[in-house]
Amino acid sequence: MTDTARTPPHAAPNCDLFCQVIDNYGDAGFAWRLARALHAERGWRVRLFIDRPATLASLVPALGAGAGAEGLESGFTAQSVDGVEVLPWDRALAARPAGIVIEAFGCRLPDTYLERMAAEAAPRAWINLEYLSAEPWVRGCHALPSPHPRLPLTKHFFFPGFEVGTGGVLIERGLEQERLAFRADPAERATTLGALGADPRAPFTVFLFCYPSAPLAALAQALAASPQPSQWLLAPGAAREFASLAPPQARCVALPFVPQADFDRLLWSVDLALVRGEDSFVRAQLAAVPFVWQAYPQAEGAHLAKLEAFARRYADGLSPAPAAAWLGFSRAWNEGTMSSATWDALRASLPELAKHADSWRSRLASLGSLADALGSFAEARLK
Ligand code: TRH
Repeated sequence: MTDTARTPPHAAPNCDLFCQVIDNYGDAGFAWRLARALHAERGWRVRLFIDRPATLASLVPALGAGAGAEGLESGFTAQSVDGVEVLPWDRALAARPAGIVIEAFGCRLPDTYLERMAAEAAPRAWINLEYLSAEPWVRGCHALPSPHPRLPLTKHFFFPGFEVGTGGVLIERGLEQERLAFRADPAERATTLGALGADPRAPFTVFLFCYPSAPLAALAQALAASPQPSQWLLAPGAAREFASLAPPQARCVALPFVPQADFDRLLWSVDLALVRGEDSFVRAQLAAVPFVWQAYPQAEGAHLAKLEAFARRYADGLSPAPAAAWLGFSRAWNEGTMSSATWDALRASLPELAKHADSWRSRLASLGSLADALGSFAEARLK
């Protein structure tokens, strides 16, 4: 698709997806996941405009292979990967708008692009895809229209979520079959862990991906008080600090940043996942493994409200002791405190948490995939 491409009648919809990287990997990671799904599953022709292609290249190594981070930041022009055209943000300044325009997480579209959108005669869909939250107000705001104050354009809010009446979460077609096949074959797990330098025979393996505020020293102390051996797979970044704090019975393995295409297999291989942000949080749920979520820290503790809202939903259906253990650990992990009792209670609850993880995954799957919900919502606006 070029900048001047038009959508012929009855052709697959064109979509422009915009992503500005605020911080970390989640914005780019989710935008990429969505772009791929809309192309592969709905047949859309997707252009992804992104301001930091180098961040995306950490997740998608085929992007700019050989260009290096500097080349991706300054000299990147365009590249098609998995059928998605990835473009630097500035290319939108002169692009002819697609019929469906999605701004991820409220990133502001260039004014010139908006003006060209308004000048187009054909019906179009303009969607602001919001952050994921389990808070009850989300359902009431999902799909609401917001007319532009000056131009004849209407934007619609689209909220991912955990209940009927929201957009759900993104679940790629075939993901569950792939996961079940992986879980049925121990050699797959052994290969995955072995390739990362981890020991597949370790009795208890934890994936650790966290923000700097996680109480790593206190967790290490809690582990020191327990003789049970464990293996800790440390994602790049803050989690790596754990290697210098952990007691000898907690073997630490420093992981490389694995491509997004391999990330699920990593999660499918562990007994417990400590995840963060939004995307690894959802992937851990789809992996159906016990997990604890560290919410992206926000001003005035807004993230703690998000944690509580999610926890209320997630803990529903657990017996009282595992519910208390999971809630206690989740709160401690997010508030920066931790004790041996909190860790011990979580560990003792893992068998029930593993069963619960399975039924929670089924509940999420019953909502359908966000790519389909968003796809149908946007396509309906083109008629
Ligand atoms: O990187 P994050 O902290 O991103 C966050 C959140 O999205 C948050 O909501 C947002 O507001 C903030 O950024 C600005 O955590 P998250 O969301 O889990 O994203 C990490 C992505 O990186 C996810 O797509 C999984 C992927 N990943 C890999 O592909 N390989 C890896 O080795 C690791 C550790 C992560």
